[in-house]
Amino acid sequence: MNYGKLARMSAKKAGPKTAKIAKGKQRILVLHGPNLNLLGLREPGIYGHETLTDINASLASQAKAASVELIAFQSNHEGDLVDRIQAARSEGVAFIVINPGGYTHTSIALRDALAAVAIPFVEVHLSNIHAREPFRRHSYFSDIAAGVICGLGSHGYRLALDFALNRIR
Ligand code: CA2
Repeated sequence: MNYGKLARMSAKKAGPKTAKIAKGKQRILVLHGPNLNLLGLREPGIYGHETLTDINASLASQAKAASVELIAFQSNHEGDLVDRIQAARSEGVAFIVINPGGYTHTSIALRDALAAVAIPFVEVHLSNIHAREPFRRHSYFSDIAAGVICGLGSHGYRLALDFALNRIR
């Protein structure tokens, strides 16, 4: 085995990747938790008529206007969301906007992941979680979030992104 050659190959591979993160645009990650893929298709009275694709497209153009790269990710699986948060650190993500969906009220694992990466985040809810069932009033995220927006529908995501864009400037 030629270890010298191997080392050179890895260095070559790592070079451009690192350079891309260092030189590239700033990045914001928007995370959507379980069932939010159903937006616009069910329960429009609670969650509105816009689909997740509509919301992500609107956020992407808002970010583009500020020359910031937007990464949007939705999953119904807690571990996949934890993996996405952990990956954000090495990707140089500067800010996270997260609607943890039902995991808001249950997930210590997602809270721990956000605390571990130490990337500032805003918690967003489409509905007013304080005007619904009592179990929705507690969030595992709010006390470590930069801020919380709830009850403003999809507009809440745009307000959160506006805050994030100003914060990372
Ligand atoms: O109001 C929010 O954004 C929530 O995070 C939404 C969660 C809920 O568990 C939280 O308490 C508040 C539920 C997401 C379900 O999304 C659906 C969308 C369309 C149709 C059905 C569910």
